[in-house]
Amino acid sequence: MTESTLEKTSKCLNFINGEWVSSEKGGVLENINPANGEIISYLQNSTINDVNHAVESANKAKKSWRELSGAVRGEYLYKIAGELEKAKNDIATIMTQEMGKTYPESQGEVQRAIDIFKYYAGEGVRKVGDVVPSTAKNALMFTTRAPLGTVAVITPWNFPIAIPAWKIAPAFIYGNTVIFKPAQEASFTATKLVECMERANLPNGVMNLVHGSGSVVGKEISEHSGINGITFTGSNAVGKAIGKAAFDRGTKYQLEMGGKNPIIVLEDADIPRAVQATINGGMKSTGQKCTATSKVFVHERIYESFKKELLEEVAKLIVGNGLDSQTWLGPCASQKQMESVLSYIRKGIEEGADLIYGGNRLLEGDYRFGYYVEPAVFENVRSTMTIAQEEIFGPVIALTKFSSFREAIEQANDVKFGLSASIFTENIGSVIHFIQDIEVGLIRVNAETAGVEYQVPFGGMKQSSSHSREQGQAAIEFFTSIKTVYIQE
Ligand code: TAP
Repeated sequence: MTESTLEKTSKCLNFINGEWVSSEKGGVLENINPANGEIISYLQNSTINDVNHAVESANKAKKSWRELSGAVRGEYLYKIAGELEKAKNDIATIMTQEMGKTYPESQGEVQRAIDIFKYYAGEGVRKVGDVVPSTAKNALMFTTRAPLGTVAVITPWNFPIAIPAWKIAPAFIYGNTVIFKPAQEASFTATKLVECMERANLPNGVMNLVHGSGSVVGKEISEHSGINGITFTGSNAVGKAIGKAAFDRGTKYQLEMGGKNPIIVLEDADIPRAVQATINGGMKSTGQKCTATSKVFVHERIYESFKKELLEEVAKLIVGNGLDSQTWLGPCASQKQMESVLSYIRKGIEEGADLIYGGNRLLEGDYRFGYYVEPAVFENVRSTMTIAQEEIFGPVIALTKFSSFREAIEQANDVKFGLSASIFTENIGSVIHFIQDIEVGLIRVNAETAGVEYQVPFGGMKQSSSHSREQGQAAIEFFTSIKTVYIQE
């Protein structure tokens, strides 16, 4: 590729020790717009040496960053939020172009990142420990907290700015420096986020961005002895490998992985509301959310009415380029993701589920160069089927009829994941049973499965998450270590 080709699109450089730099070997990877198949940017194809430079830079900066007061670190976070505010519409446009979600969704996500930086800015002056009475005379016992040091942040493409923000903001405020490895499909948005940090005059070495492939950069980061903590969001397979490598080295790690999220609709539910929640939960962001609604259990007495209304509403959804104001549902984020979604749909049919709506690749007219899939609805889905067990990460909903609430909860729990679940009912007793018996970390009542606001803990049970929760004040548990202090007079 020639330099003039490179100039037509953006180069996503690495950011190490306060400077924008090319990878040592100068190689780049292409980032494709999933709406039309065109190259939107090039990212550095970084090497192990690039990772080493970033780790050196983060380790050099960690003492002076740690020694600043939380209030001063908070000022930097407020400045980053201010820079994001100024760049909000540009970043939203880039995000839609690079991974396909609609422009309003992208704008909402940038706003979320702004809110997260502001929220954690305030955490710099909040309580970090407890005083505990000693049994000894004239002794004082208390806990305080220390930063981990250099933290690696490895993120997926589906929330290109919100997920990095909810990891990086708490990492910074609690006194850690960061090595950031974004997903390739989210590299342009990540570059823009780091540009905002540069404009906020963050001290050199506090943020280090290394682009490249997961199999080289991500793997090296997860095995690097100079890194003191790893926070990861992504697939189960990669999360397990990172967790194993970190465990073997005694490095603290945090894994947020997939979901297979159910909605249970009881016979007294408000049907239009439950239908809308099913569509929002299952189809927004083209279903590419770890909290996406995937399995919908509907009571047999309302099943036919629910299904009829759902199909009418799904038929109204407009699939298209996320920058078009008419579009409700963008393309899949990449060709690979589209092929994976289509193969799950084929598998559902092969294993005997009934595809009652959509499920085809769209190839006519403006769709022909993009990675568009029609929203799909299955019924007669049994718990043993692949589409009932695995995360599809696409606009696919599986309907199941039930007669017993207890059995619906058992089926909803019969998966390896446990991230988010919802119930639709007006019956408080049923709500209480649901809260007690459903095996997930995020419970929603009369609302679609989803993440929650940034000021409360986020995470799941079983293979969805490990060890700790993200967001809110729960983040302090991962990003710091407790020190217990005993002082004898
Ligand atoms: P992954 O393939 O797991 O990629 C996530 C990140 O890990 C990317 O930056 C990737 O780099 C990197 N990576 C790949 N191989 C690696 C390795 N061997 N060592 C270290 N890092 C490596 O997931 P994805 O396809 O980007 O994202 C979709 C998945 O994320 C879904 O399964 C979804 O459930 C999950 N997700 C979970 C949540 C929560 S909160 N539970 C939220 C969003 C998404 P490359 O880009 O170079 O591959």
